Amino acid sequence: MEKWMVAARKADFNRLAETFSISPVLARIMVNRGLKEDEDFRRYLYGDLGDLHDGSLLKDMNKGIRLLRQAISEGQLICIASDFDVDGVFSGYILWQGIRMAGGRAYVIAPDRIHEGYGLNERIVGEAHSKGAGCIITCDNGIAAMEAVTTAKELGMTVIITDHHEVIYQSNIDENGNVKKIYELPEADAVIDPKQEDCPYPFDGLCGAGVAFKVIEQLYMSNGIPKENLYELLPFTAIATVADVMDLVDENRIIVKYGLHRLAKTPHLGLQSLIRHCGLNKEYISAYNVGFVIGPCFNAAGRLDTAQMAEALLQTEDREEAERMAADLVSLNQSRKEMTVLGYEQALEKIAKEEIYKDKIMILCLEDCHESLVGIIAGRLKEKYYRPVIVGTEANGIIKASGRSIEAYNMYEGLSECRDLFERFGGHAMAAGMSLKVENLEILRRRLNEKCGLTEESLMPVVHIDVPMPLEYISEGFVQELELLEPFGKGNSKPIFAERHFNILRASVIGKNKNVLKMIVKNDSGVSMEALYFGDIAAFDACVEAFYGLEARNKMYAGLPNPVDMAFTYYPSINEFGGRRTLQITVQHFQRIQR
Ligand SMILES: [Mn+2]
Repeated sequence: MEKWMVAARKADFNRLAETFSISPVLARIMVNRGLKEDEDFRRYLYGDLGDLHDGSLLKDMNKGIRLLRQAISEGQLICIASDFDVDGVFSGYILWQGIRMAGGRAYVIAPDRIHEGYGLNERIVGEAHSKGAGCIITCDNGIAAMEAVTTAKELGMTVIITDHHEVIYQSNIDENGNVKKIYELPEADAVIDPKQEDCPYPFDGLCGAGVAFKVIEQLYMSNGIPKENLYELLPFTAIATVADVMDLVDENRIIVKYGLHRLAKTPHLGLQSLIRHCGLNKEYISAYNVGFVIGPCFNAAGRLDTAQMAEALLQTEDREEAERMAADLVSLNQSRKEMTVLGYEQALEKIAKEEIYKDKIMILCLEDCHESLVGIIAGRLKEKYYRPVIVGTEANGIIKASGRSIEAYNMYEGLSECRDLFERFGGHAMAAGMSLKVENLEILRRRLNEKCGLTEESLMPVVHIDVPMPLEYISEGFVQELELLEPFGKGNSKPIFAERHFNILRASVIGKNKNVLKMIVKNDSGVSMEALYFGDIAAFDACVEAFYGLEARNKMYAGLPNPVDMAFTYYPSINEFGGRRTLQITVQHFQRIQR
């Protein structure tokens, strides 16, 4: 069961409504998102590219640009060391395109996911050196590549790190028991990463491509390249920001908003072909489309083949080649989907058989699962069980695992306390990757669960309701006004409205796969509206039956007068059908609230 909570932040909604010509309800939703100053409201509603932060504030930016320009003007070959996921592939492309535009020579290289794992390594450095590259610039990685950077420096190369991951630290405990973090940086010539404590940049939520975009912005500015050339890189930055699951707040919202608007009509061959092969030919491509269709296709390459394949699609200037590569990526993603379903089913069985669901942090190891899929499977299990999950797969006595967490648990810090058990590990509060010896898995399971501090209460999913709102407040104008809040995604979710009492006048199950519940609902003031529910219909039926009996349920489906009275959270929209526009709501959660 989930807990419903109504956001209760106070502010003068009427004054805000008047100042920004919006409805008080919209003002209230924005206050719930933590906005305080009038300037914050203005930027949220009407922020444009002029509101992006000044990239020169990033620590080491000026030094990095000076070194990069020097490498370009000396005609040096530049090695762009990226990563195999979407953020890596796109940040690699942004640097490649930017450096070429500034007259430089560069190539992009990513590590092999299976054989090498994440991050700049000695092989990449060695190859760069033998190719004659004088400069290595990383993106979406590098902050933890101590050894590889040292090697590159010993070989006499210039090394510029651009990254957005956490800086590695050791915890030292002094005699008073205070924990002090001692940070460790690679010995690069410049380290550009907003996560550094002493970086004065005002926002640390950029993805790797966001940081790369800032680097190219500065490079273009110092080379006198027009802003429009920079803005051509926005769709790439936007895709990476969404696919890397960054919070869509602050300038990330602006990047994604403007990037998506350009994406649908991009002249870029690779993106055009992929969009067409995904069946997304339309006016506007949403953050949802990016997160669930475009992103996974680019990710599939690094998972099942090599990231070079995805990078090649971005770099090609040949239409036929782009078409062929886009088709390959889409079919690779199709096999990825099928393999994920198999792994997920195996996980469910294991969790039931070994009673893993009893643990607050669930840890399991799958047989014959492609190691690049364990993170996706962990994410699905986390959604289902609403608790932190770590899924691994074994090869030659070593388990490679990936974890996904919930808000209440900082997985990176939890794992940091067990670092003695790992061969390698890294990540964020909400997601982490690790490798460990088979015999350490059980120790990890016990230690993490003992130390996690999670209570039953903290494992209950919470639904944050923005505004309890009766149906009569919904109008076409209001639905359109809600578009001002887009793009929706992580950190800026669709607002949630709710009403406590709906009589269900009629219900029917529709859709090709019988997976949509269509209802006509009526509230206490007698206003009725069409309502759609795309969730678990069996669970909904069971709930109705438990409270009102089978007869009431049958009457509801027959459209006969019935006592069914349910509370819904919902989001309003406009339904266009046969040239007629009607208001409707999409139900997200249900429960019964006693009168
Ligand atoms: Mn990233």
